[in-house]
Amino acid sequence: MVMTDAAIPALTDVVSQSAPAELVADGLLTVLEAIAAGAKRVDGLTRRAALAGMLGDTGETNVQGEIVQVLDAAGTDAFVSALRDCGAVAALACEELEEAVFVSDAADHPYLVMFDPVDGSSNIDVAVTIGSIFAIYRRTDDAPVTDAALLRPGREQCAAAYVVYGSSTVMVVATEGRVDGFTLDPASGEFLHSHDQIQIPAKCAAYSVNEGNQGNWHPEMQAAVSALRADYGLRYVGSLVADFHRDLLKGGIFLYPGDVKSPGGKLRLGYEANPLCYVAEQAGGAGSTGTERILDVQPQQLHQRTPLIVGNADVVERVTTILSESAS
Ligand code: P6P
Repeated sequence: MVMTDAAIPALTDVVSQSAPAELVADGLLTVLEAIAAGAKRVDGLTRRAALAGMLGDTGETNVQGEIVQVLDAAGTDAFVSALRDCGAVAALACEELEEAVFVSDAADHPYLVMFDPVDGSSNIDVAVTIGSIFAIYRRTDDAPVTDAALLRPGREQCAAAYVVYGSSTVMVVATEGRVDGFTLDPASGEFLHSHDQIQIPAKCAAYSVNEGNQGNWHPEMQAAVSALRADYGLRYVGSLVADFHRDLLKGGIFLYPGDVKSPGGKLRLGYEANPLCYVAEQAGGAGSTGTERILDVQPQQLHQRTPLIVGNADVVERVTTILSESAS
């Protein structure tokens, strides 16, 4: 039976019951509502991109050395203002901003957020799925917030979220031991509970890597991907959130390894690998650099990159075993 939208609980109804009570009491829902508000803004701009002047680039280059797309700038503004003004966030770090934004040291601002406002924005010009990704931490004390407070291992996240702007717009929220999905209902503007207690399927359905980089991989990564190629079909959108979301719901493994050109990998630890690996682990999956658990990596700077292997835990382990055996 299809439930009427009125009967489907909204994000705040579900998370207020499912998240740890101390986080709800401290304003986690305020943070998630700010993320949802920013996501609705990005969704609206994305759906009308060509009509809303959201195609192409700004001509600027960001701290990553990447050309800033028009939607990157609009998405950054949307999420920075929503999170800065929500009243629960002490500081935030954004892929598009070189420095962290320090909002308030007040004790009633207990949260820290690291985010990628628009991931895969180069795909917007060709109407391919893009996403937004958020790592959420609680301050450990009431001391004034500094950069060091943002350089914490991913295992210390209290929550993580991402939004996938695809054939529908879905916000996925993870807290300890629980992952739920909420689909944006254009009629009401609400994110409604569409995916209850997501767990990654036991069977891996595909491997996801840019095979065009094969010539740059180290021999041990060549061996690992050869093993995957023999057992699974290839699915690769080229938009991290799209590839991750498919693997989470269908089973799969995503890899963006370091290689001879980029030893540290391409993707960022703080606001891409950490939040997605937090989601993966709460859903029964795993995330690795290839040699260690992503969530155990101690960040050294806000925008550092990392190799990323994430998805079905048994397949991640198979890959890391091949990497270690082939390297020795
Ligand atoms: P490549 C998009 O630019 C992005 O940052 C991720 O969303 C995606 O997983 C990756 O880069 C794709 O990189 O080198 O395969 O085009």
